[in-house]
Amino acid sequence: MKNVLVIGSTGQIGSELTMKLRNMYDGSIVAGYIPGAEPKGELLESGPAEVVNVLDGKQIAEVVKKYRIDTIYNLAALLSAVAERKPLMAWDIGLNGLLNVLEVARENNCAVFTPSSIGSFGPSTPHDNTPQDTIQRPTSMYGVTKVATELLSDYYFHKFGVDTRSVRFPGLISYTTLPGGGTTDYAVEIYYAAVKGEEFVCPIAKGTFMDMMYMPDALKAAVDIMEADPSRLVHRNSFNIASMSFAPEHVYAEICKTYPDFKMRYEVDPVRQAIADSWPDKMDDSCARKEWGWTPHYGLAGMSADMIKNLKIKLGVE
Ligand code: VAH
Repeated sequence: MKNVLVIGSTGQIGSELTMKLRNMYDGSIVAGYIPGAEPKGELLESGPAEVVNVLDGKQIAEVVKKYRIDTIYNLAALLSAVAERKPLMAWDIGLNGLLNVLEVARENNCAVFTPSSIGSFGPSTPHDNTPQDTIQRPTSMYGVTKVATELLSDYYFHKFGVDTRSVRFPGLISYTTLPGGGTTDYAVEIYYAAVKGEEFVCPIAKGTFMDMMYMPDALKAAVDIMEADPSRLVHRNSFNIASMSFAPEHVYAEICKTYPDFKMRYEVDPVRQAIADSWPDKMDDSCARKEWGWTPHYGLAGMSADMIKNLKIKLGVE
């Protein structure tokens, strides 16, 4: 019986990951949330939900004990652009929160997944085929928290034997829950504009490549790594995973195949552009493929078709 706590269960990843885990496992899959971000609809009705503030270690421990949790997905974080506006809060949630989770995991023998990101790399990292093991000198607070997340999670594995694992997510694209203030959010917002028949104002400059991934592949990675045979893992925190790399003009051109009159113009946001420029263009994910069989399913064309099909339903547009 697998009992899982998802901290941040109503966010872009958590809202879909919680439902996927509930469809996979027959144990308690607990939706952890904070007041003001309550689970709704199927997420609320399909399983247990508890207030879990990552900054309250006692609260995390109470829920872990109540449901005999064996795995914690710690998805609590401020995304990159918001983190630049609130750097101290980003550090607090990202690292003091993580420390609470790791201490509870150490005391209760839980495995822990805390995502890292392409944001953990910086301007001095090789941008093309970014290696699994390479220099990580990020220049954003989000990136600083993600590098520290990787180091602290590895420390708890080597020092205390806590089963910590994670992946470096690309920009994630989905139609279910809007992202919450990231640099890659444009790649979600462009689809909404297209389906609504609106012009899209792109905050990221033409020619800015970033790793991107469709949410179903991201969820598959988050589950597969936690189910992987630990004896095969050379790395733990955190694996490069990649599926596609594109710049705004590429996703625009793909959407235009369905909406030939769709218009886009650029109004570059200097904060997000500076962050995007510091990130890789495309990661090398050979270690994830070798150590736990990572393989993505979606490319740009398949993702675009699925996004448009589902957004038309969600937005009630013919
Ligand atoms: C962000 N979507 O833009 C997140 C993610 C790799 C990007 O970390 O901040």
